[in-house]
Amino acid sequence: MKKLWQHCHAATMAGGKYSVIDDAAILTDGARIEWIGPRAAAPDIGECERVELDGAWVTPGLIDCHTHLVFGGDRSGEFEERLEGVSYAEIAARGGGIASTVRATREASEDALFKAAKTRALGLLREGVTTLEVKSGYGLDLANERKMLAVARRLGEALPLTVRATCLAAHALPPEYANRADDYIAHICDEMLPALVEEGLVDAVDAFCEHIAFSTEQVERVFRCARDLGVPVKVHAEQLSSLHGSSLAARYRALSADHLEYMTEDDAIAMAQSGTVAVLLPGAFYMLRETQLPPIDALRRHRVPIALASDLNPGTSPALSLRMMLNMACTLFRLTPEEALAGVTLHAAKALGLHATHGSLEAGKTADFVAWRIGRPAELSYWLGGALPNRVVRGGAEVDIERIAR
Ligand code: DI6
Ligand code: FE
Repeated sequence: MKKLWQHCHAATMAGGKYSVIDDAAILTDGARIEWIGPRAAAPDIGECERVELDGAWVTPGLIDCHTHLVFGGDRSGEFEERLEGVSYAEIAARGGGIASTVRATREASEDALFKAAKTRALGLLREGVTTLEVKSGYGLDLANERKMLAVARRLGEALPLTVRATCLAAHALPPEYANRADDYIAHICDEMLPALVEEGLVDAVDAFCEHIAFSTEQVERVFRCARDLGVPVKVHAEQLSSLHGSSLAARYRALSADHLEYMTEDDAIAMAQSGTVAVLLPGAFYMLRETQLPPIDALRRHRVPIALASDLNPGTSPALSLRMMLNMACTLFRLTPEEALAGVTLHAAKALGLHATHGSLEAGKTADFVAWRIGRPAELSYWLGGALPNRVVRGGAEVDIERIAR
């Protein structure tokens, strides 16, 4: 069924950059964009449904390319303690931090995890997110990582969202493997990844490369295993210190390296050469009151694509809004609103390996877009939180969020 969406302006991101069409029209055929351009040049298609967008600004559907939104419990108690001066390291040392979320996630049933995750995903959908990445990494054993990834798959089936599932078994050391990190890495490579990939639960493999998590040697073992299994990799790197996990990831042609506050110019050069996307996570930067800024100018200079994501997780980024991250990336990292918007559309799609089909409004791509009742695209980065009125279109069909939420 063809539809002509008209009387709108479009920030298309076509041709790999921020670009705009005033008084645009979009012709969709089923779930695909057949044509987009100035309304005056619209092809003659005779009878078809016409949808009035009343002067709205249309952007590609937003893409949150880094979340940990499946988890049990919350850590608001630790948040209060940290405000009173207890450090993240002290909390971790007495079994809090990631370990406490691992306990709560292992205890939770798949249905309970699904219900809580669905609420978070609906919040993102409501503000224009149509594609979402979900990481495991709070199960840390085969059964519980499988449970988390199965929830990610269910979210994609139950909601009008494209969901990519990333296995982050190498997130932290589970208590059963205390002081035996190499053994845990061997378990991930010999048992967990082969089984989970075989079951079709894994679109990408991620690892946390950091002195409080896994070394570059350990992360490289995971990457080699992923490569042998034919699955692309991503990395959490240079968040707290500089181990050059991002350069390592580039050697494995990683889809993305994420966080990156402590990355060097050489890391940026390596990422540029391999086409690895830099995913910046302003929510975690803000919550940890980090002062080391990611090297935005080096990333720009070497033309590393910059994506933004929520990092939605119960510890370092309880960020329920991707649009809030646009504002934070501008205020904290000095991105322009145009760069910020490209960061949650075009470059976020590339960070998920979906750039052939998602992330821009172009003929042949999936008809995922948002019609915003705003005067200028920069408003998406300008308003600090709140709900901006919008209409969400996913696969050529308008999403009735209130009906889905019931
Ligand atoms: N970096 C982060 O910011 C989160 N994971 C990671 O590798 C933190 C996850 C948590 O504290 O629960
Ligand atoms: Fe993360």
